Amino acid sequence: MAKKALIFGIAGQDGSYLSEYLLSLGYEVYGTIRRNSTPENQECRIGHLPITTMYADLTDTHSIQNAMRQVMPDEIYNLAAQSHVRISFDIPQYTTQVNAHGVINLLDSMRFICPDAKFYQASSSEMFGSSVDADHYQRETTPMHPVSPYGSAKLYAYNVCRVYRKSYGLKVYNGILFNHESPRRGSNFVTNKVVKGLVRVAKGLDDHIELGNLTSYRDWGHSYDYVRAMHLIMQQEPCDMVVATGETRSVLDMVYYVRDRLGILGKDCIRINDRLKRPNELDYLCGDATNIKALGWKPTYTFKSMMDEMIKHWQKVYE
Ligand code: NAP
Ligand code: G4F
Repeated sequence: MAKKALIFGIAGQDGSYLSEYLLSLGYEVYGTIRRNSTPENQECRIGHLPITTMYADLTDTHSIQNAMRQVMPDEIYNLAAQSHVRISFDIPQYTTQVNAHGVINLLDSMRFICPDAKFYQASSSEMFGSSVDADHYQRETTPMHPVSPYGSAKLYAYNVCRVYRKSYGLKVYNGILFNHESPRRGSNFVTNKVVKGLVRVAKGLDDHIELGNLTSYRDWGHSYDYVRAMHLIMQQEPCDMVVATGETRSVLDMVYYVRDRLGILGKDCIRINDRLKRPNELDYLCGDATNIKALGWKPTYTFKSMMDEMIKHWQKVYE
């Protein structure tokens, strides 16, 4: 019989790639969406897929329980979150209700409705905050000192997942994923914002883009590779595992790469807008993915092939 997966946050970047991957493995895929005043936007990443969607919200326990009862899943993936770090400073309380308390709502519902299911929590490298090991990597054992409401809420969820695993013997997994991007990335995250904006500059549609802090470093991988890692993690004994490329670059280097690929070297097309800076910045991320690599996982995209795919995507949009 086909395995059943229930994905909370199925309409997001990762939800769409994960759905495609699980379908390719023969899973029946179910997922939750939220009510949106423009429904065509709501399903724009997943409309092409043979999946079943239902309405639920992480702040509404009844809707979570209805979804679990309806599907009785073998695997639950919690990808739902207010996932934008800067915006978490604007709406800290809501971010905490969804990203932290929402995970309690899920775990406690699962405990009574489908305690044999496996549960994946989308934990984040943002939890490390200002902390890095002496060799300049973050790994599973690196202390976590978040610097944003988003990171703090994710750390709460990470810890409560470990508590439910230990206290009730639930099969709970934390994937600690570093930044991952794709053409399906929300265009208010920096990679897709830069690619979309500079493609528009190259086409003469705009003359500049506005950015915040350019000096932070990120370890950027591709969402397609990272959802394969999520599934692989779920096939192990319950654990917490880092997924990263082990390469890091500054935002400025990423901007230069895109600008050079588009051949807009001569133009003064980057402007700094202080309003796009965060009250507190996470300066440096670079992950040590030794443990997941030991299970056979390796990325199929490089930084360059990922950025090139995103460039191609936006060039086609503005053809
Ligand atoms: P995303 O594109 O923002 O997707 C998040 C999904 O969660 C969206 O479908 C969103 O619905 C849904 N959602 C938001 N609030 C919700 C609520 N209250 N109840 C139910 N659903 C809600 O994010 P992503 O890039 O796919 O990331 C997936 C998960 O991994 C997130 O939890 C994120 O925090 C975490 N993560 C991401 C990265 C990364 O670099 N991408 C790295 C580490 C961890 P709408 O479509 O209606 O907004
Ligand atoms: O693309 P970003 O918004 O991603 P950030 O903050 O690293 O968070 C992402 O990765 C986390 C994993 O570590 C996830 F958990 C989280 O859900 C999300 O997917 O910003 C990257 C960097 C930051 O240093 C930011 O200050 O880019 C800098 N930046 C500079 N100008 C900008 C901008 N970021 C955004 N979003 N927009 C700008 O205009």
